Amino acid sequence: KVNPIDVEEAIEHNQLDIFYQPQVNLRDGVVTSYECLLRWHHPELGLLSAHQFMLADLPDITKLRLSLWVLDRIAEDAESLSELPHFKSISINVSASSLVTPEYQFRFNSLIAGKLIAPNQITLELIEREFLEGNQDVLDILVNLRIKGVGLSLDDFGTGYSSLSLFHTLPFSELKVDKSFTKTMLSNAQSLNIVRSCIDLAKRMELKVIAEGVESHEIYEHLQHEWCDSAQGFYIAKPMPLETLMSWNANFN
Ligand code: G
Ligand code: G
Ligand code: MN
Ligand code: NA
Repeated sequence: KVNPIDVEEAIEHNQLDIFYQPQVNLRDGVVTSYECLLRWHHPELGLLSAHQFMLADLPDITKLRLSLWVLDRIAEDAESLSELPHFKSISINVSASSLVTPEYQFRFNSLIAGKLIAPNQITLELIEREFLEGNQDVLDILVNLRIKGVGLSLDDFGTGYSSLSLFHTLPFSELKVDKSFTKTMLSNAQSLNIVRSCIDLAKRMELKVIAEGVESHEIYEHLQHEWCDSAQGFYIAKPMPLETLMSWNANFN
């Protein structure tokens, strides 16, 4: 388990990194978007994924530090990203506890005021279990972001204590089907039914729908067949550093 103090040190010693994972449009096979995923080049443990340290039990203040670091790093990467062929948007994971802070909003507003990246080129990925309280502050902030054109994605859909009433109250623009369903959709009939229902729900609510955890050609094709909008997963590409992404992209698109 990671000590919050170590995370603070990681920031100070420049050990954090962002890996970008492509999201492909299933209609034309073009990669237009990228999810930003936090990584830590740990001096002893090697490369750590976010799930190895971005755990629910990190204190909010530490999560906020990480979230602010991510925004700063995106400001640095924005120019290169926008030069990628067919570039449309990046997706940023953020916890509700960070999003509601004045610091995060200030930094986010500076990012979009900087002109390197437009509000409609950013999607924020939020997870449903953080909205249980039905917090009015969160709602106001999300509505304001949507008005500016920022995309809002409901990440890991189906795994939290999902409540469909979230769609009533919160202005999401995208639904992200959790990888636990996508991965098993061709081996488990229930998973397939869930994936289909998520796609159907998204269409009816006029949301974009993306499936994550696409690990095979068969699943990719099946999602196309089900009219899922986009896909993300190891079959398309693993998360990778910006430099690698630039050359990967030149070959893919
Ligand atoms: O990349 P990995 O599989 O380790 O991601 C694990 C989890 O960590 C995912 O749910 C992802 O949304 C989350 N995560 C990755 N990067 C960030 C980040 O910058 N901020 C937050 N809040 N969560 C992140
Ligand atoms: O919770 P969140 O959706 O943000 O998690 C994203 C994480 O899922 C990424 O960090 C990435 O490492 C992982 N991931 C991405 N594609 C795949 C995949 O095809 N299979 C599996 N098992 N994990 C994936
Ligand atoms: Mn995510
Ligand atoms: Na997810």
